[in-house]
Amino acid sequence: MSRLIVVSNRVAPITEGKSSAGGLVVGVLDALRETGGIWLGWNGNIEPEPTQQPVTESDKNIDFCTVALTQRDYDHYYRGFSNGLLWPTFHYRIDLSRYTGDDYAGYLKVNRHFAQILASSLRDDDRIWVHDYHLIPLGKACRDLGIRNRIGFFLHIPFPSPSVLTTIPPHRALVEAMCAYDLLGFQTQTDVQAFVDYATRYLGAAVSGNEVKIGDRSIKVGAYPIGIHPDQIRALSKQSRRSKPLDALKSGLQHRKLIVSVDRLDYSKGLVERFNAFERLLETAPRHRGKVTFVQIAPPSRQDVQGYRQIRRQLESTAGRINGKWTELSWTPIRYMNRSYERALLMSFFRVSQVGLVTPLRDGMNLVAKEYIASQPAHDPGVLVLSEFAGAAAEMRDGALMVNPYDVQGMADALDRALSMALDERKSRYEHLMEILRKNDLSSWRDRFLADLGD
Ligand code: GDG
Repeated sequence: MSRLIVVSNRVAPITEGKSSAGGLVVGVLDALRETGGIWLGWNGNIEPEPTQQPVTESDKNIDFCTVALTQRDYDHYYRGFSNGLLWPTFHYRIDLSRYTGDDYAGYLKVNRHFAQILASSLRDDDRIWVHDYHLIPLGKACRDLGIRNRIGFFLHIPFPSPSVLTTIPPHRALVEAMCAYDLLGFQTQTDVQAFVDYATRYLGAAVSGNEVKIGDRSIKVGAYPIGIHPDQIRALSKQSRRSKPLDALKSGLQHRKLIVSVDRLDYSKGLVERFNAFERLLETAPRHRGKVTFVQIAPPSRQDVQGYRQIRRQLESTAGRINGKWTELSWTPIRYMNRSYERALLMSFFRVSQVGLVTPLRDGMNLVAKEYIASQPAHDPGVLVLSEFAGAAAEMRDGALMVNPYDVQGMADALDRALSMALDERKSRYEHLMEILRKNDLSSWRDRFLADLGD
C-alpha cells in the first residue's frame, strides 16, 4: 500500500498533554492516527547548524520525523515571512504585515531544505500531503528536484481576495508555486473562489468544474472543511466530570450562567471586540449583572512576532478596565486566563457552559466552534454564538446565532438572546448542528482530500 507523508511546519509533540499547539496539529494528529503514516516537520528547537538527517521517533502507526531550524531560518522563514507577512495578510490585516526580501529568501530556503529531506527518503508511490501557509512553495521545490509523486496542499487559514493578496510583493511567484501541486484544498468555497479569481485574473487560468488549467498544467481545487470527531469530543467532555479544576470552576460560579471562549491569543480572534460586547451586555441588559460570568482562556502564542505583544497588552487593559468597573465583592464578570488547559478539561468547561462565544474577525475554520457543540449535553445544550467571518459559519450558520464581530451591540444582543433561549429551541439548534458535525467529521475531511489527490 502506498505510504502517506504529511508535511507541516510543526509536528505534534509525541507526549500529548496540555499543549496549546493549535488547530492544525489537533486535526492532523487525529486524522493520521487512523491511517498511519509519516509526519515531517520542525521539532520546535533552534540549533546552530541546519539538520541534515531528520530524527525519527515512532508512536504506534505514526513515524514522527523532525528537524531543527537555525536561528536565521527561524527569524526569516517562521517569524518573518510566515507569521509577520502571510498570517496577517491572509487574515486581512495588511496594517500588521511586514515584507522584506531577506524574509522571503529565508522562506524559500527552508522550503527547499524540506524538499531535499523528502527527496532522500521518498518511494515512488508515496503520496505527499503538505499543510498550511509556511509551506506554500514546497510542492514547487519538490518538482524542481524531480519528484513526480502525487502532492496535495491544504490551506488551514483563509485565502484572501486578490486585492489583498496582491499587497504581497512576490504574490505572483507564490501563487505560481501553488500550481505545482496536483490538488489544492481550502476550508470553504469562498477561499476556493478567491484562489480561482486570482488564477484567472493574474495567471490567465481557465476553469472548468473543479479543474484549473494554467498552460499545460491542470490542478484540482476544492473546499474540504476540516472537522472533528464529535463522539470522541463528547466522551472527552465527560471524562473530567469529577476533576478538581472543574469543581473549582463550578464553585466559583455559584450557579451563575457561564459564557466561555477559548482561543490562541491572536489578533485574528476578535478578543477585544468580544470583551467590549460582554461589557455592552452588562450595560444594556442589567438583569445579567451579577448573574453571568465570562471565562476567556487564551494561551499565549507567537510572543516574539510583531503584533502579538500589542494585542496581549490591549486585552489586559480591556479586561482590567471592565472588571474594575463592574466587579462586586461576590462577583468578577470576566475571568481572563493566559494559560492552557488539558484538552479533556477544556471540553468539560464547554460542557458546563450555557454559551460558547466564538467571534474571530477572520478564521480559516475555527475548531473551537465545533468542539463547543460536540461537548454539549443533549438534554440541556448550550448555544453557540458564531462570527460570520469564521470558516465554520459556512456549515453552522443555521444552528448558531450568527454575529458580525465588528458590531459590539449586535454581539451583546446575541448574548442576551443566547442566555435567555428556551430549551426547545436550544435542542433543535444543537441537534441540527450535531448532524452536520457527524456528516463532515475529521475522517471525511481526510478521506475526501486523499480520494481527490488519488494514487
Ligand atoms: C488553525 C486555523 C483552523 C486552544 N487552547 C487550548 C487548546 N486549544 C485547541 C482548541 C482547538 C485548537 O487548539 C485551536 O484550533 P482553532 O481551529 O480554533 O484555531 P487555530 O489554532 O488558529 O487553527 C483555524 C485550524 O487551523 C484547523 O484547520 O480551524 O481556522 O487558524 O482544537 O481546542 N487545547 C488545549 N489546551 C488549551 O488551552 N489542550
